[in-house]
Amino acid sequence: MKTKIITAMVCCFFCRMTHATTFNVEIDYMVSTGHTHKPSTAVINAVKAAFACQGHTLNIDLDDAIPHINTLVRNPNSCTSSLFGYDNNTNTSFGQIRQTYFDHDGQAGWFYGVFVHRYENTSCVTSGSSGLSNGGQFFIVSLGGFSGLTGTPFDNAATLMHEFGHNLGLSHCGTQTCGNDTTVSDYVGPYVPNMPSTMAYQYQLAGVETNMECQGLSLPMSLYKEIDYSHGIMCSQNEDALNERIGSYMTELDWDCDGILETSVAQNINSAASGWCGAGGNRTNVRDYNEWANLSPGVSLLAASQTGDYKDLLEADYLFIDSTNQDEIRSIAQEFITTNKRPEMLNPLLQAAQSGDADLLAPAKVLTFDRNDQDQVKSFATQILEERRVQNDEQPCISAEDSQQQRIQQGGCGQPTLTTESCFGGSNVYVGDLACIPLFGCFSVGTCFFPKDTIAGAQAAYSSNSRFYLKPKTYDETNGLLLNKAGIWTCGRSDGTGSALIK
Ligand SMILES: [Ca+2]
Ligand SMILES: [Ca+2]
Ligand SMILES: [Ca+2]
Ligand SMILES: [Zn+2]
Ligand SMILES: [Zn+2]
Repeated sequence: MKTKIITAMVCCFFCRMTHATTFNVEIDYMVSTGHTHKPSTAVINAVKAAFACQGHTLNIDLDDAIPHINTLVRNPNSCTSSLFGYDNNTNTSFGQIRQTYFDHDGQAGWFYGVFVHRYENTSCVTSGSSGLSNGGQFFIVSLGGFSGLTGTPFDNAATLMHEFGHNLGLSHCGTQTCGNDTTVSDYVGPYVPNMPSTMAYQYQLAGVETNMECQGLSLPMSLYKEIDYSHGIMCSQNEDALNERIGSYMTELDWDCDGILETSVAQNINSAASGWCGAGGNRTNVRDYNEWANLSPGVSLLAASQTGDYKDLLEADYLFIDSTNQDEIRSIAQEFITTNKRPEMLNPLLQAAQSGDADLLAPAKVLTFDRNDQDQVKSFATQILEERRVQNDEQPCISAEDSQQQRIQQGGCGQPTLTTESCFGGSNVYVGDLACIPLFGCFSVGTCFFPKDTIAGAQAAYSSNSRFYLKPKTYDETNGLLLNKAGIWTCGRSDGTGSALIK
């Protein structure tokens, strides 16, 4: 079979999608006589820092103290309609708060968040949930049911990051299925362990780094933060056949908790607050998602729904292509592969890179209708906003009760103390074989598909202070090997055949 190496191309359309963005957020907060929901400077700075590490600016206008009410209500005659759309002419409704206190209302590009006490769920019952977003312009943080009626500083920062993530189009499980209906065959739920993100229940209030390590998924030297969105480089896990010797690809892992490291076990690992040991549930292929590469600001969709200007959809990370231009479709598919934009879509992207079939790219926010058709731009944006609203209403964010249960179950890993985390110079890098796909060839994709197959090559490709996880195999470094960059190399897996051997 002929083998070819596909290299990354420099393309303008991709540059536009990954540009540094400024997000403007106005935040108001409820103040009671005994406690305040005002987020501290440390809370705001921690979240700003997470965005700054990705080149983005999070501009927060921490604004009004507003009167305290215990429960933000929904329309009693229509509990499932949007909490954010309801106005009962008193401050118990989000609509009225918005009207009185949202100073940037009507100004393009502004999000609005309110730190409240608690809110009503879609049955009009007071919820224990930490927050809610409509996936568009609005969110609330609601930690009134948490410690001290306000939650810890970490609860506040992580929940702000989490709720705002929904406004940027992120869910609790990447592009997998995690709505209320747990019976659907591809259901994975919000506790996906191999999506190291503040968006996952598993990590929102428990901390990403602390709990990745505590659950045995990562090693102490691995590069994770406590508050972050996922970078999409963790390996998928096939729950029908988990290799415990390979584990998380960073370290061995006893997925079925029987004390033995096996090469193939069937185990549901997405589970629930009770953890995955002994858990039942559907077995699927559980995947990570590159959240940072797919931010889709709700305010840009809102603008598109009002103006019909396609440029607002570009700002929301959508892309227009001519469905008859197969060369363009192929090059976009290759670009998405080589930049790891949609690692979970590798197979359809590989097919599109060969066939030039535009339909395969649709799930990656690639549109084929006429971008100058303003009515179609408006209706498309309106439809996506409504889908996001329903999706977010359907599943509230993690509650105090679930968070408590999760902490007990995980053996008291504890919650990290809030700090402003510094940016990483390096990356977690999996070293092994190139990904070789029949008929397509071998290529580097920057994920657990082993972006580099030689130690010298991996060192050259990644910046200093990276963490290199070696697949157990023999590395024949024919041209010699000079390790001259700071970095950590490890082979924390044995896969039953031995360790990494460097010749
Ligand atoms: Ca205000
Ligand atoms: Ca086992
Ligand atoms: Ca499962
Ligand atoms: Zn309160
Ligand atoms: Zn959520």
